[in-house]
Amino acid sequence: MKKLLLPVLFLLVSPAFAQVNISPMPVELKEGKGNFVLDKSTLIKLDSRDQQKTAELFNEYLQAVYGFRLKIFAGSDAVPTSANKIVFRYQRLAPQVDGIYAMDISARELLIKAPFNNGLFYGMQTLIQLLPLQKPATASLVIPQVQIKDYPRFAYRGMHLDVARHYFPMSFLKKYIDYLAYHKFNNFHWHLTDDQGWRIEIKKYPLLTSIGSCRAQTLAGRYGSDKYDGKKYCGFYTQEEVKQLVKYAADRYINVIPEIEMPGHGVAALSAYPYLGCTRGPYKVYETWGVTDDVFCAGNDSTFTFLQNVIDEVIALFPSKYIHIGGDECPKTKWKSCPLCQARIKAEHLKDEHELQSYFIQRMEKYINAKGRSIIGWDEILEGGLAPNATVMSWTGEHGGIAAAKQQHNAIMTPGAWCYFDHSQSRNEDSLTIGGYLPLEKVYGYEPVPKELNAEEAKYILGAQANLWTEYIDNPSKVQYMLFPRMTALSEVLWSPKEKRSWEGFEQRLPGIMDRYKLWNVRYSTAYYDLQPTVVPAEGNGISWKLDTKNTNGHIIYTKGETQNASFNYTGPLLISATGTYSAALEDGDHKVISNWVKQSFSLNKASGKKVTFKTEPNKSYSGSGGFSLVDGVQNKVGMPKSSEFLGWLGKDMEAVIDLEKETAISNIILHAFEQPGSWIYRPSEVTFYSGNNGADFTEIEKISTVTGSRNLIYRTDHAVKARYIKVMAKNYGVIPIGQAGAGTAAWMFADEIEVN
Ligand code: TNX
Repeated sequence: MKKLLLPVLFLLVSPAFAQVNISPMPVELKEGKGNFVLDKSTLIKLDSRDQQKTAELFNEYLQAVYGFRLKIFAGSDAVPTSANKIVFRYQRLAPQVDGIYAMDISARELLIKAPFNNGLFYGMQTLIQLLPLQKPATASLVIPQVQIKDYPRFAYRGMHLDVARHYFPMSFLKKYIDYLAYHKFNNFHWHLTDDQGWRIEIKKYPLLTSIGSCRAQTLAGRYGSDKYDGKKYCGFYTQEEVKQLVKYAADRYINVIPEIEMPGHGVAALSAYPYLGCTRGPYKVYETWGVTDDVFCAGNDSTFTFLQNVIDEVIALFPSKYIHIGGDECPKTKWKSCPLCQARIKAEHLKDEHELQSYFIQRMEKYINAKGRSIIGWDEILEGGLAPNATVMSWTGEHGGIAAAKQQHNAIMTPGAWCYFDHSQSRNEDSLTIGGYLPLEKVYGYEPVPKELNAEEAKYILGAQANLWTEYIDNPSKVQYMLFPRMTALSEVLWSPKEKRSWEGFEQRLPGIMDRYKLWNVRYSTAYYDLQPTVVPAEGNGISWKLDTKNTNGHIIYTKGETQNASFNYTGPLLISATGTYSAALEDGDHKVISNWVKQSFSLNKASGKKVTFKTEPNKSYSGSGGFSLVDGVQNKVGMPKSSEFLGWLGKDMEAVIDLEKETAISNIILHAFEQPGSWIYRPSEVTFYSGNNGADFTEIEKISTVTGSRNLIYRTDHAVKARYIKVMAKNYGVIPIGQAGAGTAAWMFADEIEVN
């Protein structure tokens, strides 16, 4: 008891022990004993007027959050000696890393030193994070005396925002830039054009915005649904606004990289100027998501004239060294049947359409290089040969970045599995997302330098970036929700030394980090503290429902069925022995439910929980819980498939053997599969069921090539057999046909569950 009292007393008598909670975590941080009190009488003293902007930004923050600002003195101004001072000083520091600063806080002076203005700015951001996490009652802000030396690990620290799928107002973009600044990011990747909208004014081509910035309506619900909202959707940024944002970002030491997508993802431009496409249209601004075959024509010289003119205006607006020209997801279907594209392939002695894509990118690169700028492209620009000076943004995995670095090209890592903030951060997400599962811990654990690279090659990894694609994010508050706290975790990956990164440390700081979000008035996800349900193999064979939580204020209760009355305390994984639904929630000490109820339905049969083996394992990206995923009693519901529940094979067949443990009388067998051609997921072309008694020899029961249902597919045999082993063979569809998204590449095959009744 006594031990507990002591720290409580300390808190009461001395606020000096306020927790230091800075993210990204600084390189060196020494905590002293006393404190520095910042109040209205504190003043800011600058070496030079060049530092004024940063001091003013600090004042804006103070004003917005705590309601007062400080007087600023510069150069030879006469400074009152009595007051507490915040001092900005130019000073050389070692090591010579761009962005370095140091901070020294004593009772009367808070000194921020740096060789350059960006360092002073980062020091100011650290100071902001030393201010109280709760608004104090009096305008007297207690800052702990700390000593800091700090500099970034990576030179490129990026965040992306897609404003093409959904448009966000300038006022919000400025806030977005503020979030980057708070976390010491230095690049904002602005995805300005796509199939669903062209969002930047180009004076020479006014139809890009008068036609290309509007779509007639937008898909409602998840991709693949056939419902549309019937509402016209428009939005673009004038060149004046673009300049404003570039300036706003530059004041915060953030470079803005514009992305103008080519040769794919360009339907909005094609709708405005149909001569840019192979078939000359008509086209309309895309109303759904995914990938379309309509792309810029690579055979027509006027496509290049157009794009070069666009780039001229873009370059005039953005001082960025890098111009992003997309390059991703460009189906080659239209090029294959376009006489001009085929003539180009011949004339340029290209092997195929992949080399034509490379020709396209290289031709644009040459133009952009001649203007003194460099290109960035998504990893597909590796197809058919990399443009000589290009930087690769690796998104489909790490392999694009690895390949680039091995070819001595710079790379920026944005692999989907760690850096796609459009993916769900909770297993039981309460709003529609694109899918996937990217929890906070996974972001924090990301290492941008792939193991495959040696020290020399690793130098080409400039840094990393998180991407926020907005198909399912149509308002600023949802942007915030998808960003926080994952963006804070990523800032630490990019800034803090590798050996300083500690998940346990971050986890301890997380409540304070969330208090700061409240101070900033931003919405954030508390998914980390949610009830986390998983379906796992039970000991021996069987299925159990496991519930976890990091929320220390609550305990878990559950109930059988959907009614939420008679509840039991959860003490460990629940063995599922019959078909039915379970519900669970968190309850506090007073038996008040403090979370949403999570529900799980199980549908059990003779195969449930039994051992499944594969001839070919599923693809790593869709490997679920291995064979268990096919017999875990969980069947995906129509309309709301969770990709984590599926097993996927890319271009390969599935051959699954289930051991029923003893000879069993069987009346029917069902394979639940899934199709979504727009996402390159195709139905099996044929499913064959077999029975056997020794696990090695099998007899065919029935071959099925007709299927019931669409999207959620059912392959079923009703031949009665007696057997211990069941084998299910599902043949992959093969190559995606011409005219479909992903034409010419291997199809995915998704399986969900095997039922034996
Ligand atoms: C792939 S990432 C895309 C985007 C989508 C995103 C959704 C990339 C280069 N292309 O067009 O919005 O997936 O996660």
